[in-house]
Amino acid sequence: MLPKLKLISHTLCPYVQRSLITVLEKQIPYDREYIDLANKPDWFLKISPLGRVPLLLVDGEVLFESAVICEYLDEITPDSLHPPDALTKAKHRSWIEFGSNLLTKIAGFYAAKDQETFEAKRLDLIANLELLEAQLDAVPFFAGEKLID
Ligand SMILES: N[C@@H](CCC(=O)N[C@@H](CS)C(=O)NCC(=O)O)C(=O)O
Repeated sequence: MLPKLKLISHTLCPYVQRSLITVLEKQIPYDREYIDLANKPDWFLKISPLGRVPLLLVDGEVLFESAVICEYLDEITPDSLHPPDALTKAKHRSWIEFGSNLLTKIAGFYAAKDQETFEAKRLDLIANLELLEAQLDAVPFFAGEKLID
């Protein structure tokens, strides 16, 4: 029996989307609550150590950090999204970390304060996306044609 899950979200947050992809891919029943990050509710500030979304409430207990939330969701359900081989799994985790870094770069890109910063961030993003594309060769997912092998 799965715990009661509630994903605390914001409409524009790519980190939330990452947790959501895991929930949807593994067909996990969940509730969702959106908050306004420009006007964070008191209850959220009390339970979120970094004041960021996503949070996952697990029977009322708080999990934070999207990659950790994804790992947890994967572990409590059958048929892991990770490949079984330890080295391949570690490589996938490396690229998950690369993805975390990329999301931060994207945030820096759309928050650029001037044209020069915008252009530098744009070029950096392109270089990073090219690295990612090179890893994927001709297949759409790291595990091949499908998200899960
Ligand atoms: N490393 C965190 C990043 C989460 C994050 O930066 N979320 C943003 C929204 S996309 C946020 O809540 N920002 C509010 C703030 O920093 O005050 C994760 O992966 O969950």
